[in-house]
This record gives sequence, C-alpha cells and structure tokens, in this order.
Amino acid sequence: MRVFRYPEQATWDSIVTRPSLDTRQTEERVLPILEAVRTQGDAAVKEFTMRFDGAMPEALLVTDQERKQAAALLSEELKAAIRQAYANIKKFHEAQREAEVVVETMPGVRCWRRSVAIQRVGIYVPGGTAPLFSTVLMLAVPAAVAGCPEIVMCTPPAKDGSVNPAILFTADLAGVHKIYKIGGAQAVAAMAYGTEAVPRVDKIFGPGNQYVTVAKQLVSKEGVAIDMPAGPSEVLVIADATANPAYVAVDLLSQAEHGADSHVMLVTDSETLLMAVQEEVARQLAELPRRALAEPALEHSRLILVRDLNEAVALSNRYAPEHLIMAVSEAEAWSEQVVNAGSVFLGHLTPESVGDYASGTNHTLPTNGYARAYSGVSLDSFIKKITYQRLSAQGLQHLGRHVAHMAEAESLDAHKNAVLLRLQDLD
Ligand code: HSO
Ligand code: ZN
Repeated sequence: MRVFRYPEQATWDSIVTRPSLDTRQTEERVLPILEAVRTQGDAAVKEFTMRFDGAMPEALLVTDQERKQAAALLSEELKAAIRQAYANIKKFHEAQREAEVVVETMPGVRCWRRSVAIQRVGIYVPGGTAPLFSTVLMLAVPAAVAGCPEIVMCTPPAKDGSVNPAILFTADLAGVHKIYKIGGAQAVAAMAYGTEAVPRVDKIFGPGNQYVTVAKQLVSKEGVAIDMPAGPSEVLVIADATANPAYVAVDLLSQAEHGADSHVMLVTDSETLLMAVQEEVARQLAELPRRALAEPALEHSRLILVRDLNEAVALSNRYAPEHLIMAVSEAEAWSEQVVNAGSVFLGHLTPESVGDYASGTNHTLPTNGYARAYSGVSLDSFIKKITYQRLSAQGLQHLGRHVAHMAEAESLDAHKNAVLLRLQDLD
C-alpha cells in the first residue's frame, strides 16, 4: 500500500487518478460476437456458450421446475437473509415513487409529468468466482417496483448446464419473468437484438467482466440504453483517531477481495490510525481465502495522511468514490460537505457490506469518477418521465401571443401560425 503524507493540493489529481483502461483489444473480440448473435440468433448464442462456458444447456430458458427446485438447495438461514434484504430494498425503492403533480404555470396552462415504466428490461448477472445473487435483488426489485411488464435476466451456466440456485431463488422472489442461461458478450447481444428465445429489451443493466462491459457500451451506441458505464469497484474510507483500525482494515479488504483491479483508499488525519490500519490489513489478509485477488488490489491502494478532516473530505470529493465510508465522530455533520460520491456509509457501525446486501440502498453505483455527475441505480433507472400539457381557450389566449412572438423571432412561421390560426378561431 502506498503511503502519502500531507500531499500538497497540487498533487491530489495525480493521487486520485484511476489507471485508464485500453478497451480496443476487447472491442475487437466482442464485435464479432455481437454480429454473430445479431445475424444467427440462438445458434450463435449456443456456440459461444459451448466455447466460453464449456456448457451445452438443453434449453437456454430456465424452466419453471428448475426455478422451483432452487429453494430446496439453499439453507433456511440464507433464504431468510435474502427475504430480509428483499423487503428492505423493496421498501427503500418504493419510497422513491413520486406523486404526479399538475402545475398550472399560468391560468389555463396545465403541465404535468407521469412516470412510466420502461417496458422491457434486461438484467445481466455474472457467474464466475463469486455468483452475485445480491445483484439480482438490486436490479430486479426496482424493476418490479417500477412495474416493468417484461423483466428478463441472463446469467452464465456452469459446465453441467445448471444455474447457481441462489441466483435462481432470488430471481424468482424478486419477480424476474424469464431467466436465460447465457453469459458474457453473447448475453448482452441476445438482449440487445433479440433472438428466437430471448426477447429484445429497451435497457440492459448489470455488472460483468470486461467483455460484458464493452458489449454494453457497443450496443448502447445502437439505441439500447444501459444502466451505467461500469468500471472496477472502489471504496474510500475517511477515518479519524476515533476509528477502529480493525474495522477500517476489513472495510478496505472487502472492496479489495472483489478483484485485482479494485481501488481502495484510506484518508485520515491520524498517523497512529494509519499505521495501525496497515498492520491490521496485513494481519487480516493472511487469513483471507480470496487473498490472491485482494493482494494486487492492495498493491495499488493508497493511504493518505492529511492535516484535518476538511482536507479529507475535499480530497474525497476530488476522487468521487463509488463508496465512501466516514468512520469519524460526528460523521453525519461531516457528510454535509460531501458533494461527489455514489453511496455514503456513516459512523463506525456501518460497513459497506450492509449496503452491498441488505440495508435497502442500491449497490449498483457510479465508478471511475462518474459519481461527479451520475447517481446509482434507483427506481428512476427503470422509468421514463413523460411530460404532458393541456391548454384551455383561456390558456391559449394568455400564452399564444408570447409564443407567436418568439416563433417570429426565430423565423419559424409555421410555429407562429400554429398558435395564430387557433387564436383567430377563438375570437
Ligand atoms: N461492492 C459491490 C457489490 C457487492 N458486494 C455485491 C458484494 N456483493 C459493488 O458495489
Ligand atoms: Zn462488495
């Protein structure tokens, strides 16, 4: 872990810069996959599934029977945990519904906005080293709350053609309509273009490896919406002398264990804490089953000593972390200075893990500095807000002449006449 002591403001940008990823090579491999699925549909999907997952599932669509059987394969404790997470995430996202407000901007001119669900959404859930069934909750629950009439999901099959039972159980609970055994770029292509088995969707959500990420970016240029430009996962912890070094260390490690490219950062005003965290990280890392993934992530992690917490928050705002943990006393007061972050975890008893799984907030968050301008996934990600307006005769009489003047000034005569013709008839 690299340590920076009291870095000058002028050097902050270099400290918080993420390594840029060159995606050209990945694009070259993904483009032919997209093209094959677009032109050959399921046949191409099956071929890629054989080639990349080493699996030949009987059917791409998960059957009702497979969905039902999944529950029996999970412990009661895990099912109870998933149900609790489901309830909390549902409650938090339901509260994001907005009432429709009709605004009379001037007499006889009424305007309003209606939330309408995106009709067909696709969710990608990675398999691999950690099957993230929590991601199913984070995407399917808001989709269901939004009322999306068609929610489909793709996830790669294991070699024996099966899908992780926790993923199936969670998808069933959260209201996913159709689940397909498809992974990687071919899954993104299938949902973007549609195949015989897979319906074309309007928006694709979900994390994935570099191939999935690049495939999402490529299809988004062709008119399919995507949730977010995804990058490696990140956490920045701001800690003061009141923080528990073991807690800070384990929070850093929980991000690091996601993958070798994860970013973890500690910013503190306490030299003592910094040293103690370093020791704790080393101690806990030795016991960690995923240390082979966490270790390289820690190698490019940063521990930064600053003069005070004002500086700590300013540096964090410069970085715009996906996750920000504020392990300081008066965390809530300090959090008022936060202007760039995906999701914030306050105090000593709020590890990022609770938000990753079950507190209620969404874990699909902006990485790579996008938190400067983007929010994480929420109910809004699954709806469009359509605006409406209706004018009465009185409304047109009030507003018409102003519109006519503006149209004339823009030299758009049909616009002007659209108002004047009607006004004449009203006279
Ligand atoms: N920290 C990840 C989400 C996650 N963690 C899923 C555990 N499971 C990205 O926000
Ligand atoms: Zn996590």
